[in-house]
Amino acid sequence: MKFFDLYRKDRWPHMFCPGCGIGTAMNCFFRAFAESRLNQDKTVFVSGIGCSGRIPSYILADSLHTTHGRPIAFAGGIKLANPELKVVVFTGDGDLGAIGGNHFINGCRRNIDLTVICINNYIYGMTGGQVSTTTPFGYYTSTTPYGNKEYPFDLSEVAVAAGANYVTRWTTYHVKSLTKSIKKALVKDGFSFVEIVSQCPTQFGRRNDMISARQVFEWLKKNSVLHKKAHTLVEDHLDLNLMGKITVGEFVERNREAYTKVIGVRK
Ligand SMILES: Cc1ncc(C[n+]2csc(CCOP(=O)(O)OP(=O)(O)O)c2C)c(N)n1
Ligand code: SF4
Repeated sequence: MKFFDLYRKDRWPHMFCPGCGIGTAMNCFFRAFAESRLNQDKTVFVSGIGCSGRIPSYILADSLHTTHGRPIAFAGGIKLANPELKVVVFTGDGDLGAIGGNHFINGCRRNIDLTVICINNYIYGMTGGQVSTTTPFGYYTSTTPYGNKEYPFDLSEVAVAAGANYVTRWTTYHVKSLTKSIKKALVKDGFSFVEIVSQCPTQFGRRNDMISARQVFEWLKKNSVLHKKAHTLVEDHLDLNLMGKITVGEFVERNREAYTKVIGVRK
């Protein structure tokens, strides 16, 4: 199977804005999926609501477009009903970190066998650019016209703390590393989490002095710090909380037994 075979060409043209990072994220995912030699007839793609939630509708495989914040609950049900299926979730930072936060934390804790891919564009893209749980401090959204006064969640740190087996984060700039990490996540037993920091030029960029998609993309590139380097910075007390930086890399790789094995529905 070539990666292009995964696209549902009958659904073109797609709904994403010009320059949206979701296209890059999808491309990396399709390449990783094809290279992993997984069977698309034995894979189910599940999503919640949002621009990122539309991804499964462009994939030539069975999919389930669920309610806002609940894809992990639906995906867990699918996996338990038919443990032989590979179950992949596509979600956004609003879907996963806000309304779906409890499902996210407890999915990681149970270590249920899912691969969860979160497109973190720092905003509610689909509904008009409202502040999200990951919007960086001080940044502008349609609901924070004076700048965001809340500290953001670090979704990958949450996943590590809650017990996921594999956690990684890259931006849409890091296509090679991202593709490699998605491959790892897809074959990892238990809960694997891939956070993709992505540009939303329409709702996030234009409110934060980044008029073009390219400007947001360059901002992502400039602000990314590799995980090991980030640790050095913390140890050296150069930048204690890395405010405004995006740490990228692999954050955890554990071998806890997957939930379906623990409860005996899968060998
Ligand atoms: C129960 C419920 N509440 C609110 C909404 C409205 N809603 C749809 S998508 C969305 C946010 C999407 O943001 P995110 O998950 O970050 O995805 P993005 O569009 O940025 O990819 C909201 C609040 C809804 N569909 N259902
Ligand atoms: S609103 Fe943002 S996330 Fe949604 S398609 Fe447009 S650029 Fe992408």
